[in-house]
Amino acid sequence: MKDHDRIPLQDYTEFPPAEMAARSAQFYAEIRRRHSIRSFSDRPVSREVIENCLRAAGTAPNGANHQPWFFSVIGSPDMKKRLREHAEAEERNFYAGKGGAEWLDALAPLGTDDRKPYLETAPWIIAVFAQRRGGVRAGIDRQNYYVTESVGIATGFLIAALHHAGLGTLTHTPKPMNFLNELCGRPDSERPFLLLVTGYPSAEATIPVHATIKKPLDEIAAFI
Ligand code: IYR
Repeated sequence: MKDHDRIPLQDYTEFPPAEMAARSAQFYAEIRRRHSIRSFSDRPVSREVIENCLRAAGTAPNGANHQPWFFSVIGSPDMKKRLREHAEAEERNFYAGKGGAEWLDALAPLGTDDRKPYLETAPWIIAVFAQRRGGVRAGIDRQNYYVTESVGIATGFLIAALHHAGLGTLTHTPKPMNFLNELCGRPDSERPFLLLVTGYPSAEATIPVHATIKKPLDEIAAFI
């Protein structure tokens, strides 16, 4: 079989309309229980779970199927400590004013600050990288397309997969993030996209009321 050949769609599953409606409602009920949390337990989470969630992320639709993403999974205490040190150094500047008044004001309801203890507490921190060049197989060096869109979709799949498995998540974006290339040993052709913190929520985990305000359907969509 050649790459240009075609095969039948074999794994599509159709559901009767009532079941489809029920499934769509069930998925909404499940995903609306996902909240970004900032207090994680140090309870271990098996590598197998993270691997399956990464496999799910790797199925995301993307530009020319070059799959322009790379996930560096940080689990060792030493690496997590170094990551936290770098991230907190950047965040100190950000919260001291570099972020600008308008941005800092927008974050005020979340109650975030420059302390990121969860970068050491959570069992796994996934650094997501976006590859400017690549190809359908490892070792190919061609232009990648729709890189940000592709990596964003894959990250969405990853977050949904981790939530579905029963884990808490936090997207974290220390700014700037260039230190991640060296820390994770990734080439300059890759752009750090975000950090995904995952593990069990701690017993004290809270969510800001601000984060519970979800725009109603008629404000986020129109049937035209
Ligand atoms: N990166 C900082 C600031 C931050 C920015 C946004 I936009 C958020 O939604 C939340 C935080 C931090 O992680 O604290």
